[in-house]
Formats: sequence, C-alpha cells, structure tokens
Amino acid sequence: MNFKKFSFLSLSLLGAFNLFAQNPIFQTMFTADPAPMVYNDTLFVYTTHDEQTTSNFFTMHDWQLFSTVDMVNWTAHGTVASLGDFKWSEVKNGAWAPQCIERNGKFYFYCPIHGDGVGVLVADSPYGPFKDPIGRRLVEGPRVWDDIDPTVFIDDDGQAYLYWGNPGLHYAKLNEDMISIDTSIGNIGVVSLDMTPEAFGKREVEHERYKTNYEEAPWLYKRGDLYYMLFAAIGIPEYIAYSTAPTATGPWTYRGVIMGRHPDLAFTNHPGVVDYKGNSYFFYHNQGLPGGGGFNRSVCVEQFNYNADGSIPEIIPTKEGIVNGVAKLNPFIRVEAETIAWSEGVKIGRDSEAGIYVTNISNGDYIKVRDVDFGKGAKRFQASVASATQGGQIEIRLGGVNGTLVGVCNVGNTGGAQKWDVKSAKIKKAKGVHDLYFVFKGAEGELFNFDWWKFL
Ligand code: FUB
Repeated sequence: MNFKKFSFLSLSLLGAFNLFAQNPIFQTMFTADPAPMVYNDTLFVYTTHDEQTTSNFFTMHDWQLFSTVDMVNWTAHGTVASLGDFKWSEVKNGAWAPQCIERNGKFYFYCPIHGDGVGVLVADSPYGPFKDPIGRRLVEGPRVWDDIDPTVFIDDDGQAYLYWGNPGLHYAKLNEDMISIDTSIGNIGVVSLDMTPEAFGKREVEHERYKTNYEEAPWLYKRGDLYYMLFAAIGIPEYIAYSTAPTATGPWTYRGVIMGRHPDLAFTNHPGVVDYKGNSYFFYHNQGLPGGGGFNRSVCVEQFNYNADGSIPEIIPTKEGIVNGVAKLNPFIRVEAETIAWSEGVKIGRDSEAGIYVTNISNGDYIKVRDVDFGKGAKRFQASVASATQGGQIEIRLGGVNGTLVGVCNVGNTGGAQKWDVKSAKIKKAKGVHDLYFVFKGAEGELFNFDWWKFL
C-alpha cells in the first residue's frame, strides 16, 4: 500500500484512533534494530533503515539517527552512516543492526555489513560525521556471513567487549582504542560461546544450525552486579528472551522470554535497553506503520520496571508507547520541524542550508508535538518554510487535529523548494501545557517544505 495515499484517504478515520498512538515512534520512514545510547542529557537511538520494498528480503543501505530529551518527541537527524563509508566492502545491500558507544569523547559505531562482517566507524560527535579508521573489517569470526548484530559494552574496569553472531554467539575483547581487538584470547581474539540450553534456553524443536533459543540480535549491559544478554530467540517469528551472568563473559543462565509474539510484530525482533532520566526503556521493532511488513519495520519503545530480584518482566507491545514524557517542550526557542511525537503523511529531506527538514507535505497531513509548555501565553508563531508551488497553510491547533485553532500561518511560493523564508502568524489563546498540532492545508500535490518553528 502507498503510505502517502493511505495517510491522505484515511486521515479522518485514523485521527481519533491515533490520538494516543506513540508507537511506532518514527513515522517518516521504516526503521528497525534500535540501538539506544544516552550521552549527556540526550537519548540517541541509532537504527537501521528498511527502504520501502515489496521484495522478499531486506533492502538496507544506511543507518539513521533520532534523539529525544523528553521520551515523547523525537528529532530525526537523518542518515548518520552508510555502506559507502566502508570503502573496502563491495556489499551494496546489508546495513544491518549496529550499536554506538562513547569512550573518552569519541563515538564508536559498530556496523554489520551483511555478508562482509563487522566494521567500525568513529566520530567526534554522536551525530557524526563517522569515518572508517581501519579500512578493513574489525573481527574475523568463524564464518563472515554469520557475523552480524554487534553489541558493545564497556565494563567497570574499562575492558570493552563486542558480542555478535547468528546462529552462534561470539565475543572479542576490544583494546582501549576501541578499533582493534585483543588477539591473545580465543581464536585470534574471537571466543565462540558454548551454546548450551542452560545458557540460552532449550530449543523446543530441534534445529541443525540453532542449538539453543538464541538466534541473533544480542544486547549486552550491566545493572548492579548482574550482566544481561538480551537476544532474539526461538526462530522465525522471533521472541525476545534473555540470559544473565556474573561476568561479561559468562557463565550465562537462561532467564526466559521478555517479549513474545503479538499482532503487529514483524517476523524479526531486536531489543535495545537503556535507563534514562530515572526510567528503564525497552526498544524493539514491529511492522505497525501503514505499508508495514517483515521487510518494512518500525521502531517502538515501552517503559518497564525491573522486578525486585533484577529479573525483567514480560513486556507487552502497545500502540500507546510512552504515556508520560520526562520533560516539557519549550516552544519559545527554535524547534526543528522534524521534532515529532506523531505524524501522518510527511517525510524528511536534507539540504546543505537547512539540514534535515520536513517534506512531502500534502493537504491533510499533520505533525503532533507533545507536552508543549506555552507558559503564560504565546503571541506569534514563526516558521522557516520553502515552496516551489502555491504553498498552503499551517493550521496551529491544540489538543487534536480538530482541536482549538490558535493561528494560521500562510505559506506562499518562496521561489523554490530550497529557498527558505520565515513566515509568521498571530496566535490567540495558547497558554499552559498542550499537545500542539500542525495541520497542513492546501491544494493537491506537495505544498511546501518546513524546517523549523518558534513561538514568540
Ligand atoms: O535488520 C536486519 C536483521 O534483521 C538484523 O540484523 C537482525 O537482528 C534482524 O532484525
């Protein structure tokens, strides 16, 4: 199904239904394999990117970055790295599940290139630009085709570990430079775990390649004294399960399923867990966007609490996602238009002047921004926009797509789709905390591009 057409035709039907939807958390493209990372006061989520496809395999060329400071509004930062960054690899389709970690002010991004093993990129900022510091694959696993889904973790003593693999689980100790491995252990630095039922669960149906419930998508972290290894389990369709251990290298004990099968989940799933501003969050993916499927997936998040003994409860996927944000949004400073709690119809674009902006805007599309704190009130609205057509209007509403209309910003032709101009509108009765809606109106076709907004 064509997402754009679906959105336009079904807007009125979906409006009420989506009033409380927060999952999937990114609606402007298909994303999967979430890898959350907290740095300073921001939560970053690196994802893979499913190109919209009708084929029966993954079409994945690049990795995307999103961030939040409140858990309900997400800012898209666009493509953060792509297969082209690995000049030594000729793989053209296979940008699979990555993870990024910070060490001493540098950001190390471990990327599986399906069919060519795991590479590493490094940057001075979480946003990139990421560069390949070694010009070759990082690890030589037992079978390069199986070397996917790296997870990286730095232990309290400074030792960094990289785990990866499908159908086996392997690890290497990273040297302090994070771009080479300690070759003194295992088979030239690679240790393949003994896949026992005690460690990763007894597979109910015997399988030639898979000896336990472990399938792929490992996610390693430590909480208190316990090391956690979450993973995609039990075959296709995948569940999320986990094991724990007293050290980063085991011995692992299987602890059971965290997320089982549910309608809207894809045949793969992929965990990412993080604590942020005092809460614990579980990231995963589903196929819940219009046009979604096993190769057109979407990242979601749920909040959870550990049990008193440190075990992880069963987590049920929801459409509501995060109900309570952890901060209010200040509308009196420039806010990127691609900071979105929920949207319908729009996509993101990039140019050298504006950076990332919202594009593909048609009549009836909208953007919702949650928990906007207007304080004692706003008087004017400003938006940076660009239009090569007759433009349209931004209806500024509170509380819903049909909520209180507090202003209308007219956007005319600015002389080009990348000719940015600031338009403004008078605002009435916007006080206190509200969910803000930008509802786009105009004639048929694309109306304008939208880079940022601000209230005065
Ligand atoms: O996204 C491609 C692959 O599908 C990932 O590497 C696996 O974890 C599964 O999600």
